Amino acid sequence: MTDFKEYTAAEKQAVSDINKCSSADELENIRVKYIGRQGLLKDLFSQMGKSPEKERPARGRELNRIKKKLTDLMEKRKSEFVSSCKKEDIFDPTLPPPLIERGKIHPVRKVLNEVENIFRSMGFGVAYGPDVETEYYNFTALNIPENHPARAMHDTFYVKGYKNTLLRTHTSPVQVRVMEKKKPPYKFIAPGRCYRRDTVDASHLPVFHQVEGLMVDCNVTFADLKGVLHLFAKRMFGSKVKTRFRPSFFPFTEPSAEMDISCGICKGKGCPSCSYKGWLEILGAGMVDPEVFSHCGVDSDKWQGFAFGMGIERIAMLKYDIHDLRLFIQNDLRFLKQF
Ligand code: 2U9
Repeated sequence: MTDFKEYTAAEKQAVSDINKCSSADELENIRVKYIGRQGLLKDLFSQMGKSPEKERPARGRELNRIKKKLTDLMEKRKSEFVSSCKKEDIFDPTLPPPLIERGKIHPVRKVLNEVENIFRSMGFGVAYGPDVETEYYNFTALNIPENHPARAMHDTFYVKGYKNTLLRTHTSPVQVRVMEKKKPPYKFIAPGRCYRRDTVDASHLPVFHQVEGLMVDCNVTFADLKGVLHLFAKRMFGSKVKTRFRPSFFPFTEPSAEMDISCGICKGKGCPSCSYKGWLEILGAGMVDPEVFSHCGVDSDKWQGFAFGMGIERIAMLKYDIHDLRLFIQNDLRFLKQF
């Protein structure tokens, strides 16, 4: 009888290793050790050549039986590891990549672009200026008195360590800078970010966006102001929208006015969105004050101009019936995807 003691010992050890192993990686090491190309079984097959010739067929059959048994057992263990593994732990490089949620243009940027396109189509240019400004360009040149509350520390972000330096509270300094440099006539808008020292709530953000505009020529009147802003409202909110102008006050314009549009939700009848007034305030405007012209080196006997300003978040809220400013800064795709 051929003696398979050595084979049986190897088989027993291999079966025990396979049963004890606790991961697919460990199992792979065991496979290499026993049935790999340089594994123990391969050695035993090689040594068979040294045994008596008549024993060899029986030894071969026995080694093949062991090899098959170990292979089957390892397959079984491997499938156990795979099925106990969480789906996301299995890396399959042949699969397409997971879907990455796509972003969208932010509603504030969308409205800014729309406003810009409307004014461009009326022949307005676009001007930009710095976010960090001086008191002179932000307040003094605009005829805002020294004791005006907007200049107070609790309303404006002043830059620590730099005298008379602040984050602009409106984009008006852009118009001052253009007027200082260029000779009229001109008409342009100044879009951009503005900063006011407010605590975040449904109707306040410390960082917000404005579009201001200025048109200066030798025969500009309040009728031009009304015509341009009425056309803007129709293009922005639909051709059926009505506008009205109410008297107001700004230090940089005289006379000054605020423009309302008819409420798009109740069509002017009165509803919760317009506080039952039928009208919604969308912007402020007026004829440039001669005092501002003189600060900017523009001769007010020769030139007249109108200016206006609007908050972009407010326009977006009215256009899309949004009731809380905080939604604009939360980056929630469920909100952003709606526009
Ligand atoms: C120059 C001369 C005049 C810009 C103007 C307004 C009226 C206005 C507000 C709208 C909502 C600011 O964001 S808001 O709170 N703005 O009502 N802005 S006229 O007038 C200028 C600007 C620059 C040289």
